[in-house]
Amino acid sequence: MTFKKDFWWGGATAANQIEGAWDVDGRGLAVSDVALGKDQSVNYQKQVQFTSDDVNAALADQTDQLRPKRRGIDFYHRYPEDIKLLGELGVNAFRMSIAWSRIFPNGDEDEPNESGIKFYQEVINSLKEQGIEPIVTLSHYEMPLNLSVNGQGWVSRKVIDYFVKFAKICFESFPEVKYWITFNEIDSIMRHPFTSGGIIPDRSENLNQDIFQALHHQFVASSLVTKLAHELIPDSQVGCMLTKITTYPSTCRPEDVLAAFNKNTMNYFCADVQAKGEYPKLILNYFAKENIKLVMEPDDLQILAANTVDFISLSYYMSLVAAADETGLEMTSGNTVEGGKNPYLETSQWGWAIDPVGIRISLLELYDRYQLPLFIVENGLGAQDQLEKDQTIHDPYRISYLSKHIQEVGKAVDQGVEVMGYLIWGIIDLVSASTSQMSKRYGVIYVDEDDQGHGTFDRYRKDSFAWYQKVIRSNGNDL
Ligand code: BGP
Repeated sequence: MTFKKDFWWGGATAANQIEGAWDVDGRGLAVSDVALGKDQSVNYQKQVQFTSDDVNAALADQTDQLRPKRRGIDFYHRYPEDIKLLGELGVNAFRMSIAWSRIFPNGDEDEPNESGIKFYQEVINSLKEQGIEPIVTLSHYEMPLNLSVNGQGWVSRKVIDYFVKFAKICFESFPEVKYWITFNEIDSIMRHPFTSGGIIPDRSENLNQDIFQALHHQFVASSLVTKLAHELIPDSQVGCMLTKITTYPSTCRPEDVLAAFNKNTMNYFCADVQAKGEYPKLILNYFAKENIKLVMEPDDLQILAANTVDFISLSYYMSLVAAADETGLEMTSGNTVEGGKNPYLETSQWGWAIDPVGIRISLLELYDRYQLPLFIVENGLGAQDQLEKDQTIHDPYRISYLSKHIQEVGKAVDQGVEVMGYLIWGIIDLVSASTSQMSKRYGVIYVDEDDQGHGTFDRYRKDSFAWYQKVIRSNGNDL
């Protein structure tokens, strides 16, 4: 049997993409409430240009543009129904994130917001009742807006203390949660500094410097929180989370191979710090060349070294191609990363390369590099689905994508890679992070809601629901 008996089969979500209820029960404003999308769906550079004016405009926004983000899929009110459906599906794991702004509305209060804690307690209890293990992310594209507009987000060292305090409340309030992920796609701050770090770029004198300083603070915070989790919940496991983008050379010209190597080195950088406990020499060299000077406290490096992660989690959707000379290379983007288009691969409706073998390559490379258990906490196909008159949804394209990827995961396992589990991103349709719309759907459960955030919000089982049920029942044998 390829997959171990206690393999985690499940789905993944993020608070800012499902909960809605953005202004109830004492929740504070979050960066996710004012940003339209992590890459505005057209040009991921846009977010790097996200300005103070954009924040003000969004705050004053009376249009429907931000409605889907602010309504989510109304998980806040519908979670009992959703968790029941997940129970019927048969998953044994569910990844969710805790909205910091529900627990500390402004990020810097002395006391937490009790209704926020109560909400997550109820969600976690409902999951446990269905025999579903909660896998909890502490920071997923969400932080109190106050810390951003009044302090440039993670650029400020003070945010480390606020975050550790938030994490401590979570560990004390939810000790039954054994699997924690500190930062979703921690590397993503380099691509969308506002969404992932609360940095408003037009306020930065040196954006690149600020991004790496903020990232350093996230690394330190992640290590401190890892330590705290181990102290407060002794049998807990804490993971880092990486946007895994496998990059191939466009040809076997050594210069192209070198270009791909450099991209992959950058892709591994955050996992290197969090799994090995130190900044890689190649990155320190890059900092020196770019004149990036990190401000550190004397014991920062010791904190990083002493508190490495227990496992590495990753999102994997697609791969890209690199060349020494990009002129002539057809460019494409996927998951806010730009690169060359691979002529050997088909793409999704959003142009993301569909590359099942790439997930196997990623797993092999990661395991070879770190020898730590790997957890696929996001994989899936964003596609438009059609709700038929008889309330069915036929999504063979999704089944095909998922099936091929799981097969390749199985092959990696057969080669000796230790994989803890596999979670489908957006198992219940949710608001897309890049487009802020509903029509890019990932789920096996359909949510009746349109791009303007209108609909009945009723849930329907897609064809992929029965398929995944069968996959789980057969522990990945019946694909
Ligand atoms: C990952 C994020 C998720 C989710 C996913 C799909 O990078 O962690 O939050 O958004 O990508 O992306 P999208 O919704 O843009 O299709």
